[in-house]
Amino acid sequence: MSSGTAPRIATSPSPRPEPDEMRAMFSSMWLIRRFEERAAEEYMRGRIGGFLHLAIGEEAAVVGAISALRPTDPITSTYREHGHALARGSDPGRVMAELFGRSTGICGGRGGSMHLMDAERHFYGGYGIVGGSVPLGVGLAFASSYRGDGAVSLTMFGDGAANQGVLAESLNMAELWRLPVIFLLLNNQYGMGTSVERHSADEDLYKRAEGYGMPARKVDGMDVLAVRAAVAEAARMAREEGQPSMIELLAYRYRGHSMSDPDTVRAADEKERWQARDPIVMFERVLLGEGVMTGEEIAAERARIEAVVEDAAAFAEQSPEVPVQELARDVYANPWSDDPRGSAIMPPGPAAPAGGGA
Ligand SMILES: Cc1ncc(C[n+]2csc(CCOP(=O)(O)OP(=O)(O)O)c2C)c(N)n1
Ligand SMILES: [Mg+2]
Repeated sequence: MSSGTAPRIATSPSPRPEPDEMRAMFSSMWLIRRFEERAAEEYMRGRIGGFLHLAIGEEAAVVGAISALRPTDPITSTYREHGHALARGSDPGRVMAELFGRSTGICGGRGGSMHLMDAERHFYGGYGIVGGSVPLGVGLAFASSYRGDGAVSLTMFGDGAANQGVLAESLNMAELWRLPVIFLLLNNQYGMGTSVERHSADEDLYKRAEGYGMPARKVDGMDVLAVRAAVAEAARMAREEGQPSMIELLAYRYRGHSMSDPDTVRAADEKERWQARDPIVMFERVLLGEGVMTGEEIAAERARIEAVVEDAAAFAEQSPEVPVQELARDVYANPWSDDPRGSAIMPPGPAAPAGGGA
């Protein structure tokens, strides 16, 4: 599309997903919720170091989007990405072990919370640089287009990242080269503690894409079925027509930016208003209302997930620490070089005594 007003993504009147898929979506959302709550507890117990960014409240966005894709469609995301790995099918024990920094973790304990990756499942990570996932997602789309493998790249980023210059470059290249990519902007309305109206000249962030002639729209990010329908249509356009698009999901994170944020900026009534539209509770109502699950089945599934999360935490806790000698393996190309211009970041053992030999 070269000029003129870009069309909105037309959501075809989408049939409900199959009951089995709806149940799987429910399980996935509930797994993410309980996993994140458990991770917060483990952080408070000192089991998890560094930063921990939770996506509680954003489960519909994550599950709606990923469930609309094929398992081979590549995904890139931000540091708020535990749910993406879980929704893609990564093992909860290995994801928890990664947060704990244990050697059984999904990246051998060397990535941590912000750098989860599961290449086998085409989940290409977890990035700490705001906006950093976006050009990588475009690169994955370019690779798919070059190989002709029919995959669609989903790249997720936040409202704060919408102000990064690299988004403009990525949108331009994707539309110009007709790359099969979905720009999924999760607008949780804050970049750290700064609200969208304070950080963006135009609060309709999806309009960023229209400037490049790319279809874009805003969707209720608390409604898992709406997210799934929008992403399914975007994936179809990308796969069949090579048409990239942007979807802005309007959602809310219930907690502060990270575990170290006391979250004093956001008003209590605002939080309550959004939590009244809890994505899991709303979806449960749909499942019950449409007879997809009974109350008993929902309770049983919640109990099953509880046990999965318990097992994940136990697995992480019982797993060995990463040996010091291993810490830089797969992180630096030449971790133990003696050459100071190499990438030596850590001596291979205790410092040699002064005047001592090798
Ligand atoms: C390039 C860059 N600039 C600044 C930061 C510091 N930083 C970390 S998260 C964040 C806010 C990003 O907000 P948003 O994109 O809305 O994502 P959210 O945390 O709300 O999911 C900032 C400014 C960073 N990590 N990278
Ligand atoms: Mg944000």
